[in-house]
Amino acid sequence: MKMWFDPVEALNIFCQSIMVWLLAYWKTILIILIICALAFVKVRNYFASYPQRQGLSNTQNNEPGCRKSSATISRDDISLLLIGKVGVGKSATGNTILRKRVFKARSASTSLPNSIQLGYSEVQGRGIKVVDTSAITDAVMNREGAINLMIDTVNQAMEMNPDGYHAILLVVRFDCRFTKEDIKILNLLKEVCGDDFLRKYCILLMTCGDMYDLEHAETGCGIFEDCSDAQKGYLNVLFKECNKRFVLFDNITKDEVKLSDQHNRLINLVDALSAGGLRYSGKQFQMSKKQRDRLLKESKKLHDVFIEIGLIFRQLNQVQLEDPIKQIRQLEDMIDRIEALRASIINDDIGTGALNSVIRNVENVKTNVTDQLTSAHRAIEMRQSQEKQKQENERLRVEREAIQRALDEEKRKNSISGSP
Ligand SMILES: Nc1nc2c(ncn2[C@@H]2O[C@H](COP(=O)(O)OP(=O)(O)O)[C@@H](O)[C@H]2O)c(=O)[nH]1
Ligand SMILES: [Mg+2]
Repeated sequence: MKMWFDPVEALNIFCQSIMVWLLAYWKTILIILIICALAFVKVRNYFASYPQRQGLSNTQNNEPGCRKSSATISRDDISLLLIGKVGVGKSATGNTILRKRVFKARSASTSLPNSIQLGYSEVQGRGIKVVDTSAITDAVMNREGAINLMIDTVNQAMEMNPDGYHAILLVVRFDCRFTKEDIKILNLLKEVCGDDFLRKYCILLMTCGDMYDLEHAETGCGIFEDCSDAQKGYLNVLFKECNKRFVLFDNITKDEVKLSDQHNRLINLVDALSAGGLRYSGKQFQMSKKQRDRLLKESKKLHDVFIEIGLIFRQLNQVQLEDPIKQIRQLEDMIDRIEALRASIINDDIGTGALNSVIRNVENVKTNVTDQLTSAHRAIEMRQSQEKQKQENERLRVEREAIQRALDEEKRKNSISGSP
């Protein structure tokens, strides 16, 4: 018996009609599909670029748990910039401030060079924007490279948050001693960002508060902030440079009370700092441009001069010591070369004084070569006077011998004439 409805046949008919329909309208269908795809890409790009348009990074806004879009940022929201050496705990601090894992904290050796990220979160009812930098500079770079990396990093940070930062968090490790290199880097930072950078805009944030807790069990000094005056060395200098704005952070604690205490201390410092409406933005960075240009010019010239001085020193080592006349000629050539170098630096300086330290370096080299030239002249004089003395001695010897011979002859004659 035949069924009044055969599903297989129905499917067959349906497929056939679809095929017929597709064959008849395939061009129209293709056009519709292309339009849909283009529209989809456009809409997706629009939403993907939304955070950047609002000053939030794409990657961080897509982080799970990012609770608030910038469109709802309240007036009391704050922006913070983290700077410091690689491995001091900037990313870990950023995560502690935002109360979620936004930035990747990792060992110093695996840090990405020159990467910058933005994260946003709402903590205790306040929106907090944090920009994390990888490193303000790299100790293995030459001075010019280090300055350029620093400028590049700060420039990127300013572009990422054009409204500026309520505070710059200068991150250092509480448990580490400052090396000469660290001090140089911090001094360079002041030159790059402006003399008043630390005093007006920075908060010194020390990580590894957990280490302090371990230590204080032995020393008996309880709250870090109460003991800060007892800090010695360069840390104390930094306290003062940052106008005594500092906070100790423990990035590994899970203790809510401790987390809340350190957070509140930081936010109070930020509020006090930004109370006058002061923010570090591209405008402030621009104000120290002249100083930066001078610094770059100086370090570039210094680099070139060091190469030339290196060549001069190599020549100095090859000077013919056994032949003073040749030595003097070579040293005089070198002095001419140093003079020409000095003149070219003075010419580049065009009276600004930017290259004074380079000029001093070259003058020191000239003094060194001139000293050698004086010694070479003295050696020649000594050799000449020794030669003269030798000749005089020889002359006296010959004279003495002649006199002696004459005396002997006279004696001989006398003995002959006096003999019977
Ligand atoms: N014990 C301790 N370790 C920390 C603290 N803050 C950061 N670290 C560690 O220091 C290392 C470097 O941290 P990271 O945030 O990547 O440094 P960054 O290169 O400055 O961003 C990581 O292994 C962190 O776990 C802290 O407060 N206490
Ligand atoms: Mg980092």
